[in-house]
Amino acid sequence: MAQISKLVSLLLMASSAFAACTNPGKRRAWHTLSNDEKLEYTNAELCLMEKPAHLGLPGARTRFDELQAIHQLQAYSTHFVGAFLPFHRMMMHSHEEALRGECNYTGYQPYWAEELDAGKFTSSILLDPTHGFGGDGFGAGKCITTGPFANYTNSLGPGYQITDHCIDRNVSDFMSRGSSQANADACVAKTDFEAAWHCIEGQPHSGGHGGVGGQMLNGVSSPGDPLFYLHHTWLDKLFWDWQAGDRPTRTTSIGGSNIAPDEILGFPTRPSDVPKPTGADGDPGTITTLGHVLNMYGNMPNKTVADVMDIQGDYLCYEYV
Ligand SMILES: [Cu+2]
Repeated sequence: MAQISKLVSLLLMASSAFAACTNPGKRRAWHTLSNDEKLEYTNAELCLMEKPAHLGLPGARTRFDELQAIHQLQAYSTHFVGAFLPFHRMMMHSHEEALRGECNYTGYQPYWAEELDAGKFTSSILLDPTHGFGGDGFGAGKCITTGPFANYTNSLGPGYQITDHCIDRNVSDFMSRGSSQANADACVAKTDFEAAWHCIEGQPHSGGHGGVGGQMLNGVSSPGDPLFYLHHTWLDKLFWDWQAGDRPTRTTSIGGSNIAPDEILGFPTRPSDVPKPTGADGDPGTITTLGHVLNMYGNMPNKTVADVMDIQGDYLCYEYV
């Protein structure tokens, strides 16, 4: 009897929790897109790089820069903290919405299936100059010189700085080994949120950032390289693959501290005028809860961790195919 009532309550939970999203957007791996679809994506990104900024964030000139600024301004409260995965999920959603709503993009945010390229990023299809994001950096400044974004001038970074510079890369096959299938599988196999989060933020996360190098290796200003969105959407897929293993539990489990360590490997030192996060951002204490607020600086309404835990819930509505 207890078993039956448990089953009934699970079914009721399922029907109410999953009802809002009936037609999820299809997020696809980059290598499965047609050439026309790839160009539609990179052209929409170029459009964001031309649209003027309007949020008043320091240094940002374009809409593309503004999304980078949201990451730069709160790098120390969104990495090595419990909200790392939900915050970056929200960022991917914001980027996808900007492409679709402001630049007439008709697809959904694609991801880089990095496990296919682990250990050999230099030959990745993502770095194609015609139907991709351009290749490795070149010369002393390691500026990218091919592809649609070769002429873009970042106005934010490196790190916390506000300076004009090229998009730079320093592709490393060695570092890209972190994005291996084995590493991805190990994270999806974890049994609780904190273990899965630490695992994903560890090697698969570092594999993509280190494998591309340059701007992408900078934990603060990395969204200055458009590859950032393809990388983090892959990480979001890994997070979802883990969540889908026990959806009712794993869309409601969160934890971890709100306070990042003082020194984070690969992060520029926090300048004195960037406040050290003190914890509560909608939480009762310094431990991340479902009520933790994801601050989007006016780009979109702020959401809580709870709002983004299910990618087919009341707020988000997409799937990975
Ligand atoms: Cu980040």
